[in-house]
Amino acid sequence: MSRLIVVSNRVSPPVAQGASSQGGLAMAISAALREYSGVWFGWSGQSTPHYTGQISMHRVNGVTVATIDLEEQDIDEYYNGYANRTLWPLFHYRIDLTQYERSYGAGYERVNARFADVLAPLIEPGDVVWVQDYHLIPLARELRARGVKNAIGFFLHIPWPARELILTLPRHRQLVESLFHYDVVGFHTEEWKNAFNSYVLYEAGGMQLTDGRVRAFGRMVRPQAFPIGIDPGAFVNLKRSAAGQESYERIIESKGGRKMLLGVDRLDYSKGIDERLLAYDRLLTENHELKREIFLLQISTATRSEVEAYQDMFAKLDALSGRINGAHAEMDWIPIRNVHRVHSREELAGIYRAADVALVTPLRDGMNLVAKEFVAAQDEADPGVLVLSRFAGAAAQMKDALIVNPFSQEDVADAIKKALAMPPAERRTRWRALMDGVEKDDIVAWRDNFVAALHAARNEGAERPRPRIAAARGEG
Ligand code: GDG
Repeated sequence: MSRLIVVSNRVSPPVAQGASSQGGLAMAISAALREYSGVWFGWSGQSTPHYTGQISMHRVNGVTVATIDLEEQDIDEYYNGYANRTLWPLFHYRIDLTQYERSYGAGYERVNARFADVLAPLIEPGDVVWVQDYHLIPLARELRARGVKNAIGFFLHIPWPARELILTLPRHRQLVESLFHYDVVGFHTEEWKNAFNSYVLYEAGGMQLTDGRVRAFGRMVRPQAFPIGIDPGAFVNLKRSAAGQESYERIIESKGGRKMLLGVDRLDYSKGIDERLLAYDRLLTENHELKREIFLLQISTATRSEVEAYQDMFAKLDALSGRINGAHAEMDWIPIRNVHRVHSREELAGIYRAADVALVTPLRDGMNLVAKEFVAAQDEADPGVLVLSRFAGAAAQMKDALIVNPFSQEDVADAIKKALAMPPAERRTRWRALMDGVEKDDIVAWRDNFVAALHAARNEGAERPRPRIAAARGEG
């Protein structure tokens, strides 16, 4: 059986099967690698004074983990720079926050070339390579330049932006062209895939084939939607664990009979946390009778503290929640519990379970796994209600949630009111439909569908010679 080589910016070392310290995505990738006897390659997360390209390899729980260290300059320009100051905001429709610096682009290209230098010799005939996310878009082009002919797939975990937005990126053509060195390019939703195809057809002068592939830059690639999921069974185990049960009971006790609204997010401007709080403020201002009956637990954890756009976010969030609390609180009731602490996955499962309404209201999100985790953690007899932004990829699948426009405070406030008043029978019906979807499109389906598409692409490539017409590298 051919090996699977997964490449991602950071490598999360596999832990024993079923252990809970690993996130869902890392668990799925570890499991896929075990099944396909694979290698997981990426940055160690460590810096080194001088880049050596020295690879550190070890076997952990049946998976070979291969990592390299990067120089500070690489981390600044590639990771904090191009990935998180340029591509992340741009792909989340925030061109106002996007920084276009040539040094970032150069660092991004340099690190992708370094990854390829180290990775190419590890790839054996018959291996398939699966590259994860926006940090590594040019990697296939660099591997091809080093003679790698294997099937290579790419999966984008964030949205693909509208054509009009990506045109603001200097050398956008070069970035898109580099995706044509993959065999399969995966997106969470049809919407992101269609946005990519729109660029290919209307900006790059490409064409779409009847089998779904697109041709441009003298090459062909298969763009396809693979909605990512979670492991719902594992989530049920998490909520039933001792720590899960304990956090559930703590919340139930502290609710004091009130209903709890819940937000769980990495503190990121794409998640719409401030907008959510403002909608909640409006709800309280316009519905005095709800005061003392409800509260919001907002858990926001730190992320990307090196990047300026994130640095004052805690201060802003604290000021906003402080203002709302000051305006509405009473001697024995506080409307917002604003929590920055990181919880274990078990604790998180217990918290989800105890929530009456989840507010998942990103302004733009590739998928959003919190929405799926909340559903998986509910009790069938008395499930909570999911309020979900139409701009999360998850909205395409989770149609039985209360779908909202997170930019409209009135819309979100109305949905919260509806969720709070929803009769138990309707809650159960909606939850059942949501849970069926979470179970069907789970993380295993995502992984297997992608790997199958990659194997099929390899066979396609073996049957027909790969078209290699005048490489367009350096254009645009
Ligand atoms: C990117 C895309 C896409 C949060 N707080 C704690 C904690 N979390 C965990 C959640 C969830 C994860 O973080 C967040 O995942 P999301 O999917 O919501 O968002 P991103 O991190 O932005 O992920 C996104 C995803 O990639 C996968 O493709 O869905 O659209 O942006 O799993 O549970 N985990 C723990 N403690 C916390 O306090 N343990």
